[in-house]
Amino acid sequence: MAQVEPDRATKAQPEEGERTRQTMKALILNSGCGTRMGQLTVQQPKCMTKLSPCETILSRQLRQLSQAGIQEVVMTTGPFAEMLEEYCQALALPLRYTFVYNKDYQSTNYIYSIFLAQEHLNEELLLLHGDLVMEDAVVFQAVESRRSCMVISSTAPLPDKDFKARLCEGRIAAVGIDLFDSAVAAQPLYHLLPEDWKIWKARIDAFCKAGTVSCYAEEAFNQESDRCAVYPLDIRNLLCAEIDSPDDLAVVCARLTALADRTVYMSFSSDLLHSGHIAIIRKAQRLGKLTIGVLTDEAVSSYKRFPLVPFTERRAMLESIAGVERVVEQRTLSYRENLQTYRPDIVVHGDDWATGSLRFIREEALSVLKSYGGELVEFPYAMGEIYEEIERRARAELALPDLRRARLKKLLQLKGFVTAMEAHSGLTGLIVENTVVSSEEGTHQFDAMWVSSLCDSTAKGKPDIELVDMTSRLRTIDDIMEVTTKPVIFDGDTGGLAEHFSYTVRTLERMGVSMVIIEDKIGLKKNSLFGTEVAQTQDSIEHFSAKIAAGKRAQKTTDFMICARIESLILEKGVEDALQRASAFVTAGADAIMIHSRKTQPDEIFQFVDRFRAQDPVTPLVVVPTSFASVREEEFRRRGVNLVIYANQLTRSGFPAMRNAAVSILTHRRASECDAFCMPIQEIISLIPEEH
Ligand code: SPV
Ligand code: MG
Repeated sequence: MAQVEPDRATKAQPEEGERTRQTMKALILNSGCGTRMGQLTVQQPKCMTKLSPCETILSRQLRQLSQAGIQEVVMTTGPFAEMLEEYCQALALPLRYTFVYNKDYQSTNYIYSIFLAQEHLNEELLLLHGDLVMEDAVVFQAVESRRSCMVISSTAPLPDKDFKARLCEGRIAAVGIDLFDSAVAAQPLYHLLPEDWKIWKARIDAFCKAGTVSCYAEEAFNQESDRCAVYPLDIRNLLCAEIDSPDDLAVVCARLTALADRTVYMSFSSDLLHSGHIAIIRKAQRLGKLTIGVLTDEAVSSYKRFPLVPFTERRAMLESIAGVERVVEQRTLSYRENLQTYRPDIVVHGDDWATGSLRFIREEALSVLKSYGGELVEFPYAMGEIYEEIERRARAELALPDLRRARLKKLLQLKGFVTAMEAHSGLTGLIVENTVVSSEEGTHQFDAMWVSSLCDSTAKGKPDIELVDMTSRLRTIDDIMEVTTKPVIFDGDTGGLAEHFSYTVRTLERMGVSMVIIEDKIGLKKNSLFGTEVAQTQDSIEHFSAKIAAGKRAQKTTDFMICARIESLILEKGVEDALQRASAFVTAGADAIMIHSRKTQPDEIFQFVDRFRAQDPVTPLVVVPTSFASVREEEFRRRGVNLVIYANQLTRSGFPAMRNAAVSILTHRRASECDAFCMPIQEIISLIPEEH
């Protein structure tokens, strides 16, 4: 797995690289004789050796430098100097050249050529040998590096004769051909910031003035390596190789041919394209033919916010990017299916997924890649403030009433199965909004929020008997909506009088609530979990159907849903009665049916679900597994339930925690004992960051 410049992970600004390149020169060393090339260097310099019918080592280098944004080249020359100069000009690339001829090329090494060229070398530098053949990605990575670097490969075997580098504390400590202990393969391609180059150059100057002109320039570097901060740029298996002999040439040409077929895959979930995305797409394209896997809406919403732009448009957006070979669907967060189908040579990703909720996805992708010899290349994740601002704006948009209201229906259509969690305040709303759990099985979060009458009343210290008035209930919804984006399902109790219910529907709809659930009870409503311990009257089918119909008539949009909640099992009237009611309420216009039970065994719920599904395969079914809590979501899904509501768990877990703190302080006459189970002050004061 290639890790590219880990230090750049923080707040990478894509424009930065551009700025650097304009003031950066390339120094190409072409003063060598290339005698090991045999016939190939009898009539022309080594760098003019052909790699293909239309490319030489030099024309390839110059094209790459120009594409990477370099405008000035200093070239040291030796044999065939004039031919070389003419050749460069004939290529007609947008590059300015300074040629520096080393007439003593036969008796000196390139350290002396650099010495001769030094008056032209006062800027940031890309230094490379004239016989290096590189793939585009290597040149770009070297040019874009924010710190001085030398190309190394942690995967290549140590070469016998060529350069090796010894690393110390993450930096290049020494470069040479005789370093074998604790060394890595290295290539003579450097990016040197002015401060580092100045030190190295001064030492080259001292060497040459002292008559030491036949050694490698790296010997001068080795004496200064503690002052020159040159870091390894690990290109692992990417192509960067010197050509010293016809054998080298054959190997490199074969690698270039294979490179033309190299395939790259990256997955894309974002609905807003920003310059950071374009930058990573460009980097991926340089590695090979790029396939982009677009995550489906369902996959995106399973791990982050609901996409503002639907799948088909996201796909079209990526298809229109020049150089993207193919755009395919990625149906899950997991890469497994697409990696097995397309078997890309390389997967590209930002380096942000090594920790956090995506780490399991990364580990799985790595293991699939390993199974067929593919590789993962990670680039620094660009997350400057501008991107955070874009994300903030996207979230603000998702919270707008029209978008939020419509989302529950969309999620039901998209996923077929969704979950909701109780919220009764801004804070609990934030917990439902932001809690994400990741494991090998995937990433999970709640899809929606349930504004429970029980928890809303309890938070206000009142019984759950429709005592908290609608204005107060709406205030709770507003508090939650102000700080969240997920769809809201409102517990409408009995819905009150049909005449009042119409107004409630319009108000909820206007606020952006997605669904109201009303129960078929009449008179003084008490919480269903009392069962038959309290006297409760079930509404007649006719009367309750009329209320549903009144609500549907009042509704202005098509997104809003009215769910009819059937209390037959709570009131021990049996599954038959519940089924009869369900069918009547659907006929009256109910968009969904909720079936409730307070039995700890789910048998009667399952019986209802199975029989309802047999008579009605489409109307969404809702359950609230408070008593029958042992049933897993997968079982409900399999039986045809569409929405599971966890109706009261934040309230029930919060209350004992708070009471324990109160008891602890009263018991010990001080607060220190309860600190152990309290959130630290620093955390609570920064729990909710201010918006700027
Ligand atoms: C609520 O949460 O207020 C409900 C569900 O209505 S239950 O408490 O199970 O009746
Ligand atoms: Mg309730």
